[in-house]
Amino acid sequence: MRVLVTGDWHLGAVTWRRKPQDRTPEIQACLNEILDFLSQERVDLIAVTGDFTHYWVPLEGEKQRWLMDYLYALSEHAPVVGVLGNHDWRGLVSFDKFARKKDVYIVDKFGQLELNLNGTKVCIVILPYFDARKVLQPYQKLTSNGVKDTAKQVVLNDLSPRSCSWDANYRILITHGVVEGLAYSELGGNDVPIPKSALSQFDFALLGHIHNAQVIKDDSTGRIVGCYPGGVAKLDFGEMGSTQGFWIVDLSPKGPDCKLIQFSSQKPLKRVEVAGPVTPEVREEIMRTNGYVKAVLKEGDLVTVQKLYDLEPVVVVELKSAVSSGNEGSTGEGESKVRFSSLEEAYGLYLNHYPELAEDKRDELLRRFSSYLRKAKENKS
Ligand SMILES: [Mn+2]
Repeated sequence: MRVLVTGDWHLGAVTWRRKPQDRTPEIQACLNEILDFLSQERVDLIAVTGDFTHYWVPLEGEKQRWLMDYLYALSEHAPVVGVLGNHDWRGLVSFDKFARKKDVYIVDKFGQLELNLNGTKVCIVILPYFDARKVLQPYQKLTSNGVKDTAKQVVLNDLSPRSCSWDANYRILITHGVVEGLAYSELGGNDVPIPKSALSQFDFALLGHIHNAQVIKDDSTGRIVGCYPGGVAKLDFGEMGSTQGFWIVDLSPKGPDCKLIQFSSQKPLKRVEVAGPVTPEVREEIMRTNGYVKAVLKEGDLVTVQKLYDLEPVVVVELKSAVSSGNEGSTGEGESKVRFSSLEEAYGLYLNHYPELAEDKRDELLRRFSSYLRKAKENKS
């Protein structure tokens, strides 16, 4: 039996505050690569492991219709089973009441589905994103001892294929969650880590939430127990080194065989170090990029920052030693990393509303604004 696994689409995502980029066209182009694949190759099941959308609300205008039409286009090839993630709009489940008639199953509750896929009986256990806060008592805090363990126990108690009918050929888990040991940070937000031992009870686990494609192996046996497709578009520079794609998983009595297909329409992210002023070489290096650039400026002023933002691929400028070293600009993420205060940022954005303003005039205004602000700060201290 062959399963296509995709997830973390994040449709509707608009990334980078200073220079907002609507990522939907890129995501749609990547997702269309899945349809191209399906027009060539046969699969028995398509799993969507959560986070169809990015902003917890219906997609704007045509995008919502596009999503449903896309799901129906997928279901022409095989039944589609999707689970809701932490970013999803809950209404997606009932957006089209006839979705199940078209073989699209979108699930927002813990449950089980039994499907007959071309003669193979498959039992699918579905666990949507599970938030640790759901097990909190009114007097508890998320950080208090034992809350995550309690949450884990709640998941463990139910997360088993034991209620699958005895003659099912395969028992599969579809979930949007973090497998133990993969958390982004120590605390991992509200995520409830799923123990690997829970995954091992299934023939295979189709996973979402972690934006890096990988297979999960059982520690003791080394058997591949599941996989993460890792999303579609790289949504931020933290994902620069990660991989995204869709998996083709062949399940047989011998065990799973997994093949990752990466997206060719995905835009790359690049970090470019800029020592000082924007030289023709720097400009050329940045303009060569067909994706998005984060410029890390070692030394410079607001004018240099603005000049970098003027280059189309640049979406983030990080200033290492800023002229505005005010506390309000600090993000606390790193010692030497200082961002512009909101005032300077706001003034830069304000000037962007005057496209008729000549570049040298704009630069002069930015320079003056910076110096006034600096003087004001000196007077204050
Ligand atoms: Mn997620």
